[in-house]
Amino acid sequence: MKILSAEFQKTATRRDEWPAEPLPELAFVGRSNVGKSSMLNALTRRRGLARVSNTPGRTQALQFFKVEVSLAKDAPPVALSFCDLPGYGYAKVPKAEKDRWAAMIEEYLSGRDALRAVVLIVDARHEPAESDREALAFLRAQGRTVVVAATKVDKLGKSHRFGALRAVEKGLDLPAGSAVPFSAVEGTGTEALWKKALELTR
Ligand SMILES: Nc1nc2c(ncn2[C@@H]2O[C@H](COP(=O)(O)OP(=O)(O)OP(=O)(O)O)[C@@H](O)[C@H]2O)c(=O)[nH]1
Ligand SMILES: [Mg+2]
Repeated sequence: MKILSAEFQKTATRRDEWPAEPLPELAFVGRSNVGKSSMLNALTRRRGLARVSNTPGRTQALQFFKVEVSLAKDAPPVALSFCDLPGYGYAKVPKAEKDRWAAMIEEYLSGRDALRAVVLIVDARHEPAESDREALAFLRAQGRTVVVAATKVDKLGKSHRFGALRAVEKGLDLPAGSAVPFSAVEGTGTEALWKKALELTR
């Protein structure tokens, strides 16, 4: 599989700003600072495409990207849309702002027809938080197809990764082997996630 192009499309805070005539869409959801934007960049192999930061709360609106991939030589290109969302659970954001973000995210996750699947991203190093379990339950209640990815596995020694992944799956009541281990730094999991993404969006 080859990435033919990946470009920023638009920013949206309201429904009427979502891209019209949308492509099949994949969204990246997770706690603040977990690595959503970094995952999008790793998948598209464009380092600076989505804005990444050490400061939680970097992504403050819905960010839409258009991605074109080639699955085989001479095959027609496949076009997809990626939506990078603000994170949840960042304590330092003022309450009014948090409520506004939550409403914006929930409106999108519940109302976006083009949304084919959601990547729910958790930190591989920690047991899933209550907010992660709530996010999963919310997505399921909306009838969304969810892929769980456990990111930052590069911060774990190789011998600890398997156990950490099982702990993530257990914490979210998922079957063993269903979460995708990922690292934006090492590139771990990009192929596995692309495979799922293409299965679910096409
Ligand atoms: N070691 C390591 N660091 C990562 C990885 N992914 C993200 N980071 C770091 O984690 C921090 C947050 O990354 P972002 O991609 O901005 O996270 P985000 O979830 O988009 O954050 P918000 O938009 O603020 O919610 C940055 O310092 C990244 O460099 C990873 O796989 N491994
Ligand atoms: Mg971000």
